[in-house]
Amino acid sequence: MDSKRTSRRDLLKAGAALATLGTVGKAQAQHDHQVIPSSKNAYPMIHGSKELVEYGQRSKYVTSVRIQHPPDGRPSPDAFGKVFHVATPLQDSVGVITPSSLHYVATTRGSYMPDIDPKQHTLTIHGSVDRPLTLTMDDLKRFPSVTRVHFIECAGNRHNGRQKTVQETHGMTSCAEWTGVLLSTLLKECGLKGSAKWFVAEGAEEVKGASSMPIAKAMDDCIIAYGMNGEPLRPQQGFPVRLMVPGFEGIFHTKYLRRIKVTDQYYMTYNEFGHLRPDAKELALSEQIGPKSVITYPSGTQRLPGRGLYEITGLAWSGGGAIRMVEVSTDGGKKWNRA
Ligand SMILES: Nc1nc2c(c(=O)[nH]1)N[C@H]1C(S)=C(S)[C@@H](COP(=O)(O)O)O[C@H]1N2
Ligand SMILES: [Mo]
Repeated sequence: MDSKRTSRRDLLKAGAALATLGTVGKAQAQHDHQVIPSSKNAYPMIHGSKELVEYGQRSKYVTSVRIQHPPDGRPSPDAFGKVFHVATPLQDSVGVITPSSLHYVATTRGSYMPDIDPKQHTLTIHGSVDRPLTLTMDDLKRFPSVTRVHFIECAGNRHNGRQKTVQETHGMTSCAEWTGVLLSTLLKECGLKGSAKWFVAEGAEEVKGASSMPIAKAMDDCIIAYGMNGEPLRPQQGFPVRLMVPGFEGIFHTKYLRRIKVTDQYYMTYNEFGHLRPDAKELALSEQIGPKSVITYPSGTQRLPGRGLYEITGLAWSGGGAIRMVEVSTDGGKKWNRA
């Protein structure tokens, strides 16, 4: 108890350095299972704790973590507790779902995350609609929901030769199970006017994350998501609600979503640098990701422990449809085998 009080006081005094200290302390605590020796069992036994009971922890032998992106860029968190880009450890992924704790994080300009009380939060849909809507989170959850697996990928992924690991080249890609209400369901409730051609989505923080997107995409498969991997979204992923624009570049997936304006033309928003194409078809194609693939094991800087058979693992994804087939070459591209 005493040490808790001291560390709290120290943290308060430490000012700006505190954010960094706090993070380090937590990361260690995550692996801090107490074990007790056991004469009856082959292994030492894990001592139950409040944390283990209430929210669970991974094994202390699993140490995979996110890293700042790019590695030579601005640190996350920085000395002020701001978070910029953070990359997923794809080299350690098991299966295709990224655990929420390891999902990549991107802020369009690097900022503090908003700490939103879902009871105070509303989502407004207005503009070229017959009946504008303002929904509380409870209202939103009364609409029929869908649960779907979707990847998100940031345009910040780089492979220009300076990156060594798959986390550095592709770590700004993650895949999760998302739950929410189809945007088309809400737009049907509002009634689209004939002039509705585009929509602009806006987030609640100062950077807003506004983007213009074709209304056809909204009516197709966009999700107003409040759930991720079986629990409410994490603050880093847009709690309490975000827009999912399956297959579109990450920047369109507006977090902390508070407003959707249906418009007759695209808006020049903060996000539109280099992104905007006035033609809806051209835009849809240029903003769609993939098809892409990457080998996660064995990958950059990893070493095989010795001779023998190893399973090659990897990920393949596409913004424009489902992946049907993957081929892999083990001789530099001369021969290709079905994966
Ligand atoms: N409100 C808001 N939405 C946002 C952003 C942001 O900074 N603010 N970043 C965007 C970017 S650049 C990407 S790649 C995705 C990343 O989503 P994630 O952090 O959940 O991985 O969110 C997008 N939505
Ligand atoms: Mo991004």
